[in-house]
Amino acid sequence: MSDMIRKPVSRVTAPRPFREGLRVGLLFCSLPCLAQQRPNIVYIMTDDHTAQMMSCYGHSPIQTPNLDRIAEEGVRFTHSFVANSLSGPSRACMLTGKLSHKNGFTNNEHGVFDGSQQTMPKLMQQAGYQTALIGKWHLVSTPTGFDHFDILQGQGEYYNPTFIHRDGTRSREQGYCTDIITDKAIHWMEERDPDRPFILFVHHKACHRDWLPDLKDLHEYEDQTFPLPANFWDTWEGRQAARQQEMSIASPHDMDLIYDNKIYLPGDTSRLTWSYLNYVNRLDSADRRRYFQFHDSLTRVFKSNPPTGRALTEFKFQRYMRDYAKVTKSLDENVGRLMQYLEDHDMLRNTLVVYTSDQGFYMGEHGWFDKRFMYEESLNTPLVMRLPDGYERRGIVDEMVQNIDYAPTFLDMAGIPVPDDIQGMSLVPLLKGPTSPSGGRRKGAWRSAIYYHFYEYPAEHMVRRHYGIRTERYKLIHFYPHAPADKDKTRRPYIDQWELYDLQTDPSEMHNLYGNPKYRKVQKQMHRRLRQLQREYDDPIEKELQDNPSTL
Ligand code: SGN
Ligand code: CA
Repeated sequence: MSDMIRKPVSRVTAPRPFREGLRVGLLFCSLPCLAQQRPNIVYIMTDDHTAQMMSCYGHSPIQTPNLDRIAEEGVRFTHSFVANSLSGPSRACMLTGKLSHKNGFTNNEHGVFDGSQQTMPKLMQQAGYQTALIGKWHLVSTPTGFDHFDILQGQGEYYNPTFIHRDGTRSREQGYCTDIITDKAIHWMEERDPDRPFILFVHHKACHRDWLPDLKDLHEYEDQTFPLPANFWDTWEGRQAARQQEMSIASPHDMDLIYDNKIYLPGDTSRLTWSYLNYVNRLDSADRRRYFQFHDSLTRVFKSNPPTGRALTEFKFQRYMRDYAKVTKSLDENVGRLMQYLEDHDMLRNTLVVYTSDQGFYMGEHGWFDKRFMYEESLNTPLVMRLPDGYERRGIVDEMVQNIDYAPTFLDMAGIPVPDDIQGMSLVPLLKGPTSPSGGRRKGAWRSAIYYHFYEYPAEHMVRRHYGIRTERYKLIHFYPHAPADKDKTRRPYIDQWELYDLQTDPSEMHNLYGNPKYRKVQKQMHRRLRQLQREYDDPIEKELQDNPSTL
C-alpha cells in the first residue's frame, strides 16, 4: 500500500501523558514534538536467510511477497556484505560498527561479547531512544544497552522455544519460534512509550539449521522440484580450503540424513539423531504425532527404494530446499504481520524498517549448505529498507555496503554524533536524495573495496581461517596457516593459499586465477589495496603471521 492511502490511526494503548514524553525528550532537544520527529527503527535480522531465496533479488525458486514489499516501497541493496560470515561475529559487527578484531568477538566457539564496550544501542539509549531486543542474541554475555530484552537461549529452538527474560528468568513458550518472536515484537510496540522514538531489534531464528517448519507448512513445496545450481557438482579444483570443508550436501557426515533431512523411523541412528529428536520432541504430543505422520511417510517412500550415489545427493538437496523454503514462508508471513502492524498504527511514515540476515548461505552452490567462506553466496547478505519520510532514495542501491555500516547509519538518522572509532560508514548520504550522491559509480565517492576476515577454525564445517578484499570486479583471499591447534586436533596439514577471482568473467568463483600471468597486474593491485585496508582498519593479522605463525 502506498504512503498516500494509509489506514487511520488506531492505537490500542492510549498515549501516555504529555509530560512523560517531555521529560525524556528534554534529554535530546527542548521540545517533545522535535524528539518525536526522530525516526523509529525496526531492525529485522534473520539467521542464515540468503538472497537466493528472496524473490526481489531475482532467481529465487520461492516467492517472498512481504519481504519484497519492503524493497518495492524502499530500497534494495545489491552489494551488501558481511565482515565475518558467522552469527555471533556478524551481530557484534552490527552492534558496534567495528570489525571483529576491534569488537573482540571473532568466532562463535570461544567468543563472549564484551558488553562493557561502546555499542550503538547504548548510544541510542543515552540519547533518549527506547531500545528493545527480541529473539536470537547468541553473544553469550547478558545484553547491555537494551531497556527490554527477551532472547532465545543459544541458537534457540523452533518448537516451543525457551526465552531468557530481562530479569534473568527463563520460560518455555508455546508455539512456533517465528510467530512468537513477532508476537513479542508487536507486544513491545504496544506497550512502549509512544512519545519517545525507539529502536527495536527483531532477531529471528529462521532460517537456521535444522530448518524445522511450522506444522501448518509441512505440506508446502512438496510438489516443487528445485533446480540444481550450475556448480552443484563442483570438485573444488585449485582451491585447497574448499576441498577440505565439511559442509557438503553429498557427504553423509556433513549433511545428516536424519538431523538435516528428517529421514527417520524409530530405531534409526546417526551421529545427530539425538539432537534431531531433542528438537522435535519439544512439540506437544498431538503436534509431535502430526509431525511424525508426515515425515514417517516420506521416510517409508525413501526406504522402499533408497537412492544411492548422485541420486541420493539430489534427494538430500531437494529435502534441504523444501525445508528451508517452508521455514522461509513463515518468516515472510511474519514480517508481513509486523509491517501490517506498523501500517495500521500509522508508523511507517516515521519508521526505518530494515530487513537483513546475519549472513548469506549456500543453497547447493559448490555442492554446499552453510556459510563462512568469503565466496559470494555467504559474503553477501540480503538488505532491504523501507525509509522514513525525508529519505527520497528508491529502488536499487549498488554501492558496496557492509554490516559495520548499520550502527553509524542508525546513529546518523537519529541525529546522534557517530564516534570516530566506528569503522563503518553511515548510509544516510546514499538514502537522502533520489539518486546516489556519487551519481552511481564515480571513483572516490564511496568505498571501492570491502574487507573480510573469518576466524573460526578448527571448528564445525572446517572452513579455514581467511581474510581478503572484494572490489567491484575482483576478489583476493588468503587462507592462512594457523597452528598448533590446527595440527594437533585435526591432523590436517596447514593451508597457506591465495585465491584471486574475476567476478565479471567467473561470478561463481570456480577458477582461482592467483599466479595467472594474465592477471599479474590485477594481483599486484589487489595485494596493495588489501595492505591499505588492513592498515586502515588496523587488523594486525599480517604482522602476526610474519612474527610467529605457529602461535596463532
Ligand atoms: C550450529 C550448526 C552449524 C552452523 C553453526 C553456526 N550446527 O552449530 O551448522 O554452522 O551453528 O551458525 S547444528 O548441528 O547445531 O545445527 S550461526 O549462524 O549461528 O553462526
Ligand atoms: Ca547465521
